[in-house]
Amino acid sequence: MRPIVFLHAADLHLDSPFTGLKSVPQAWADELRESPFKAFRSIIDTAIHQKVDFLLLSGDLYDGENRSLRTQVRFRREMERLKAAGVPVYIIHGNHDHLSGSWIHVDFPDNVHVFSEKAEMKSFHKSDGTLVHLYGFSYPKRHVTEKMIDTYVKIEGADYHIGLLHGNLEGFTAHSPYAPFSLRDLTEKNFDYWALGHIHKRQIVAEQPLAIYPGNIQGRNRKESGEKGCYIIELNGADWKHRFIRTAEMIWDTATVMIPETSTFDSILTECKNRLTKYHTFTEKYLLELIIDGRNVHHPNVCSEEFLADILSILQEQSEHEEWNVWPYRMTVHKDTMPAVLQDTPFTSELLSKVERFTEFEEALQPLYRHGIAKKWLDSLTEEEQEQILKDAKRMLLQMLH
Ligand SMILES: [Mn+2]
Repeated sequence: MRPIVFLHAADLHLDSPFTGLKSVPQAWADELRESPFKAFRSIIDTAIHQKVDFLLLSGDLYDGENRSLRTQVRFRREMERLKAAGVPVYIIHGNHDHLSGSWIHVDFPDNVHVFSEKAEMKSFHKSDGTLVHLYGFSYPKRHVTEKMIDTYVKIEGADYHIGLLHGNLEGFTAHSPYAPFSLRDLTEKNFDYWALGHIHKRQIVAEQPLAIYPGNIQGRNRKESGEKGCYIIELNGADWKHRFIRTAEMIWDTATVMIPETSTFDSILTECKNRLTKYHTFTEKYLLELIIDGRNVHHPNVCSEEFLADILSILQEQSEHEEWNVWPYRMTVHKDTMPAVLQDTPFTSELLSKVERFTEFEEALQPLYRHGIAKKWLDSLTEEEQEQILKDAKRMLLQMLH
């Protein structure tokens, strides 16, 4: 059996709106909005340079169900580049870009093969005679909770069998439980590769058979941190090789800064700056959350909200002025290293644990959420936001007490 080489990407979310970038300067925000496309173009470049046999896109190409004409046309331009290079593309649509949205239809070149809403098989004939069967389906609507993998039927006769599936591996509770499947389901189909999509954090789910979530191609917010990219997969009989290719040029990251014993303003500022300048050797741009380790702090004003806000804006000013490749967008104190001076007595620890047990957000926020104008614009708080509010409340309480 001869080898095949292909590129697998998922969760492009090309038209992501990138809301809530108020802590990022305009130029960075503009670049971020463009970044998924840049990442996608680099995927196409890689596919062409590496002369892959085909490209697999495992769902959520577009972020909104009403994909814009502009985004589709830009996407098509990339498909045309692949056509010119003789690279076919196999696409499934996911929960974000399901088929029921109302968008204007754009014709794609004939190297683009989109799976329909029922699981089906498409075959790829390589010039050396190798035959590949590809299986997949596109979401007909946003919520697909059935075990769609059960509808994938292996059709014998090919050298390789590859499944494209946009769905949730059982056990990943942080994600919408769409088109769920288990490791056992993957194994039982007896395919050679599973090109998964849906979970934005990349992971190799199984090695026998090989099954990979490549993650999204560009982080869109602080939760989508770290390097982002796609995979080049080589199948050679029962052997396989996989290689991660970085595509994101803007990376969300966190860095910890230990407050020095002296805890003077200048020493803290220097420490933060040193931490940031370490990024200058990297070619990517970094959006950085600085996490303060406050265990050496013996004065309650250091680590106060005002103090951190001041340091942050000084760093931001310098970053903008000197055009650093790193933008500190936020500064927080790590909760386990809250300055000792702020948390030691039985009274304060009782107070803090009271805050931690607080759950009546809805009640407390009622006046705001019932306000005629406010309620139109407010989203409900995420769990993470609630946690952050409690964290801030604890720090403020302690500072006021002191
Ligand atoms: Mn997605």
